[in-house]
Amino acid sequence: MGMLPEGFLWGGALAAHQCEGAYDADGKGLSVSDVLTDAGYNKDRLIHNKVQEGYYYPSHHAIDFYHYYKEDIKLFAEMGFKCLRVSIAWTRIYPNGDEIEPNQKGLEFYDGLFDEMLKYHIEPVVTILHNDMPLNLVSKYGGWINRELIELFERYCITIFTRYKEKVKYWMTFNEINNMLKYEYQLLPYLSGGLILDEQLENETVIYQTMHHQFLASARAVIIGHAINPDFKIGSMTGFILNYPETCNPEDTIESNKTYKGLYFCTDVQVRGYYPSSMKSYWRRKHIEIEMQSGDEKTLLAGVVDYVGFSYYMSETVSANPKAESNTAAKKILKGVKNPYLEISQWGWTIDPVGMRITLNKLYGRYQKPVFIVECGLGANDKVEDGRIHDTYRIEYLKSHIGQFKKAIEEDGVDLMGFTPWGPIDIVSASTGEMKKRYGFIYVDLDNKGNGTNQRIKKDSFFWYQKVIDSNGENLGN
Ligand code: BGP
Repeated sequence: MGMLPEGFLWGGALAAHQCEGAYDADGKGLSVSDVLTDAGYNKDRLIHNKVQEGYYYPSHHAIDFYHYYKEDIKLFAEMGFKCLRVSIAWTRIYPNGDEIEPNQKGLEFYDGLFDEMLKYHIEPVVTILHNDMPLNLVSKYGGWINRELIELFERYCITIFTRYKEKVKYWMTFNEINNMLKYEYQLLPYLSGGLILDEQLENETVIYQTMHHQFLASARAVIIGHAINPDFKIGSMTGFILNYPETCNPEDTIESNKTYKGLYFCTDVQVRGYYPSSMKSYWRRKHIEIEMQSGDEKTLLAGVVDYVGFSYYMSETVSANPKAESNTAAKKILKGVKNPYLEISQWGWTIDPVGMRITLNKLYGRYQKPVFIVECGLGANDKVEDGRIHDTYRIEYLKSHIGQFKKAIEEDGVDLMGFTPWGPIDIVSASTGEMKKRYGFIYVDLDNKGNGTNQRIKKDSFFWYQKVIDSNGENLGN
């Protein structure tokens, strides 16, 4: 096999609310993630929409990256990271989301963070909004269903683009923007769009109207970003769960295609700049009418992204047979039926490295724009033995996925920019609020309630990933 392209962006990916902690430090406001308890997959995680006495809120302290980032970045540098994906907490810059002037302390924090990365030649890759919109924009404005948020988001983008234009080149607008569509899992439209919905959604228009505002906001961000610095590379970010038809029964393929329509919908809008006809016909059939203003279509077209970012963890399998036994292993995150060919993780997520190659082919084949794997990884409950963590399962997981994306590049001709596995240091889980669902190359000594020393320990995978990066993916330790 040949070498991966020079400049391939090896690194890792984090989100502010899952690592920073310091939830009220230096003027930071509350975000939607700051009011989620540690109640696992349980929907009670979001009962309050405010902070209450007597509950534990994992984002409040997380792994205290806010104070530890220098040590942590040093460890990433030791692994040889070429880039680090982080997100900016909107609430550090505009604590309530609707102030006129930004919070200087918040801006200074990210100056320090980016400077520290650049010191080690680690390229910052920055998500503008990763599940932590200001809580005030939910209580006062009702979330992204309110069109006024576009302007507030623009203000935030102008501030950060201008401030960091010499430090950050790679941006992503909304994390997993398609999560809005998974409204049966109430947590997701809340985190993505600030919507408080019943489990049984009465009116789908709410979802699509909210997404329309986010698409516009994303497009505006791209337009503004390119005007501020034409060298910016601004991408989209979709949570891509590949899906297979259960059998070669054509009806199963029709079922699978339905799922793909949902999957491609957001990237179609953000990469091509217009709504796909399949979505328009769906709206017609369901009597969904989206309020659009004149100029919206133009904005979407002018604000297409430079690259296609996506997260890849697993695949699902769908059946047209209504009697087929549904896959309940991953609670509401995976749909469909069990795939007998695939193992699952301790959290019920399928492990499907070949699916990664298929995904890369699908996305690159469809859009012909550079693709970027900005999340991937195995959440596992690691055990510390004599001060060491022998996480061979994680190494195997990542090795097999890297092997597959190399084939996608070398055999299938996919233009892949980089690979940033999720949580290179252990952080709080987004879906469950647990600390024990660990992805890191670096262990953090904290439990689900935040007890522990916060000490960082290098796992076996740390040394393995270091060799992978050093050899630009040649040495996978076979
Ligand atoms: C993605 C989110 C991340 C991240 C990851 C892993 O959907 O973008 O924020 O947390 O999933 O999920 P979890 O933390 O639930 O294991």
